[in-house]
Amino acid sequence: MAKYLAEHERKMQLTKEEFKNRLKRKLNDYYEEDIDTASTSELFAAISAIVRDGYAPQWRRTRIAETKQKEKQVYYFSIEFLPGTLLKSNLLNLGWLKTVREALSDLGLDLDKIAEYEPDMALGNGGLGRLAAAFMDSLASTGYTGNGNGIRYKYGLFKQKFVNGYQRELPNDWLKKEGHWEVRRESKSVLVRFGGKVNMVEDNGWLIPQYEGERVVRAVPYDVAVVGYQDGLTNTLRLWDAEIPPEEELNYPTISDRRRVEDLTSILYPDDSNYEGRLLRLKQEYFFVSAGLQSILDYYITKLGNKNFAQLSDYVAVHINDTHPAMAIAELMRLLVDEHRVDWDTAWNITQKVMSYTNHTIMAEAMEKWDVNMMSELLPRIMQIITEIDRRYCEGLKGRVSDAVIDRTRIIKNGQVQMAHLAIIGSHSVNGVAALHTQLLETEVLKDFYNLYPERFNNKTNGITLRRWLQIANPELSDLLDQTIGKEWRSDSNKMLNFEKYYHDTKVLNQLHEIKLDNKKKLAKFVKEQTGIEIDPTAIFDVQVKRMHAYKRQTLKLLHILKLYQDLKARIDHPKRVIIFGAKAAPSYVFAKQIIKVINETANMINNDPDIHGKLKVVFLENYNVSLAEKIIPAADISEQISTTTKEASGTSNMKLMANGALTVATMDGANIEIKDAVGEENIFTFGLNKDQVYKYYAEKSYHPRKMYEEDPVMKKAVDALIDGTVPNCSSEGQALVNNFLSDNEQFLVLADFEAYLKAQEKVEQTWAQKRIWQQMSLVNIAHSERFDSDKTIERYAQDIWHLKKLKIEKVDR
Ligand code: HBZ
Repeated sequence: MAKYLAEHERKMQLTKEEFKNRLKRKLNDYYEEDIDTASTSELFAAISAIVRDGYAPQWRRTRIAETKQKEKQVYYFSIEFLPGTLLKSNLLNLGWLKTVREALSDLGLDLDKIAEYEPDMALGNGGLGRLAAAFMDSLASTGYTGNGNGIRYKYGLFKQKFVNGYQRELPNDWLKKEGHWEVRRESKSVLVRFGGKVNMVEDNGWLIPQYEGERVVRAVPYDVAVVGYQDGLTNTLRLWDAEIPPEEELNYPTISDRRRVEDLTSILYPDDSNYEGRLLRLKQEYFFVSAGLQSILDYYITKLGNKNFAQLSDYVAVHINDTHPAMAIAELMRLLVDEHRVDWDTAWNITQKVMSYTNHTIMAEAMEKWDVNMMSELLPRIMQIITEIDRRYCEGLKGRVSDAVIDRTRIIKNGQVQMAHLAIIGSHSVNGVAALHTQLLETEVLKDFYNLYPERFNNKTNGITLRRWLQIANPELSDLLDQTIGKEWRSDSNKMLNFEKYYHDTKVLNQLHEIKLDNKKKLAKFVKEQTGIEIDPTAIFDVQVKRMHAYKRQTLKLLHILKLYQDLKARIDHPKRVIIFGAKAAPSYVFAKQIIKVINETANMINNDPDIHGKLKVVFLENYNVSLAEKIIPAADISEQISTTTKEASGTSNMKLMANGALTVATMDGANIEIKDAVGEENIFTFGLNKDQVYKYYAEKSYHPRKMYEEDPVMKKAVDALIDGTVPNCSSEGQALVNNFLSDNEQFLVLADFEAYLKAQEKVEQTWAQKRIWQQMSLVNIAHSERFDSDKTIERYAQDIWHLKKLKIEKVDR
């Protein structure tokens, strides 16, 4: 292996001269342009073509090695993948980033500017989709063959604009500029059926379904290469598009018939507040699940030459990322029983061994449930199979556990299909995404299941790709790590712990300060260009970036902002601070949109108030996405992780921000607890209710926020600012927020944590005044972010859940 790697490395050496030659050739061949006349888009196209040529041989070699070595492969089924842009990460993983950057610079060109041309591949909403993308990168980078399976949405997550402070959603037509990284693989198309009627007929003693009046859609895969980090391995992210099968053209006579097929893969998470939206979502889920499983079985039969399905789990692991792909359980049963005539019990045994499931939330409203009627109409055979799974589940438990337990855990209840129950019952592994989250699944939310199947439950704390968040987003900090601890950390994150040895090194601490300042200057320039707002790079950059949601409590940050503002107006001094938000609200989530409006109006008021002499600024950047995160995160001093304890399953922006040296203000929620364990309590600002206090409020119904508000004049003043005319132009939204804060039913306990949060922020201010201590804390955070390297997370999935072995890649000829 070592010999191979050395050889491979030699071959992969791309010199600057060689790159310049290739660039010239590509520009000439594609556009008949020279380097100095080519446009940015032409340069981007030419460079991405060079990159594709670079990974093509290793992509092929990986496929050959897979079929030859027949190592078990994982298929990560996810309705979201959020890779962001791929040019720089592909360059980095090929080992070409530095060379290409320098070669372009020789030519008077800036790689960063050219890379900006690439639209984000935003096929996800937030943490869940980003995690799926990180796992793809890590699987390839740790030497496993892992495949993504998802949907090629024509429109990615909407583009967010603010109009008069309100969120407006615009279509995100990311494919307009053609998919630079995808390959259409028409020969791998499969057919997916919807609707119609099923009649079970006997055939040689076997009951098989006969379909009548169903709609047939063709699923066409678009494969995206996932290049491993300098290890010669390239995996595949397979995204499915829906088309009308050529042989079915006559069954789609009208424009609206045709449009319905296009719509299937048109939009990510269509608004699910109405029946039509939900129906479309259900269609999407079945579409990519069925297509993915069919292609896996095709591969098993044709490429691996195996027809013995009893061995399927020796070769295939299917991972269900949240409940959206949970129908994979019923669909695999259908394929095995109906199409391949495996008996039910054997098929069930195979299915359970193949499937594993990750839960990403404890919030009941986010757990998917589908109407039995809707499912019967759209997927009649799948509904029959789920009914049979449910029947056998109940029968199998009868007499062994109480009827109440059976009733609580069964799949079909009150006319609804509980997708999480299906996922748990049909899998051999169920994991949460941080230690506390898994504990809450076991002891609260999925307690009955934990009692039934304790061996299935396990924790896999999330991780992030340090490659993207350090090497790509923060090259200066990466260089400092190289200069101090050597370059090995780039492939072995454990080495980052050595950075702690520089805790007392004044020079390194100063360098850390300079790097942060530099990143803050760059962000300040960007903010000025985007919003016109001037921010001072020497101020505290206080960052909260994540989806807009009541439980994440951007509202608590808002109350803190109002308190700071009121202090400054009253001549009570505070260190200079810039609060930076990035957040999209789901289009149908009214309260989240009200928060956006109120924050924008608050920002406007504060930023334009001469009384406070620019000591406080509030910047809400539009359209938070992976690319914007790469700009904001390296510039952050403070990371706001202030969800109500028990509600944030893990969080991952907390990890990215710590890796970039931001200090965390945190409730003891999700992975914040593990961050505290890693850095020590003296290197994080923790505050707020603990899990038992939160549950006590719920159990005793003892939360009475109005009393808190009446008794705490500071709180009252901050809250009142939303309705007494202080914050202008948002009286109805401000009132909605206040009504929410003061309600006994306010489940996120914003006011209960207000005072503790202010105290934590006071500590932040005191620490900020002690520059050396701040830098030392920052250094410790950077060093310990190695714990959240997604390569490590993926190793744990590979070993404990999927049972994978690493692939041996043979020499790459180029
Ligand atoms: O998954 C997030 C969790 O909130 C976060 O704590 C965790 O770190 C992350 C990765 O495990 N969950 C999501 O991002 N969830 C969704 O975006 C979602 C979207 C539509 C749904 C359900 C969940 O129907």
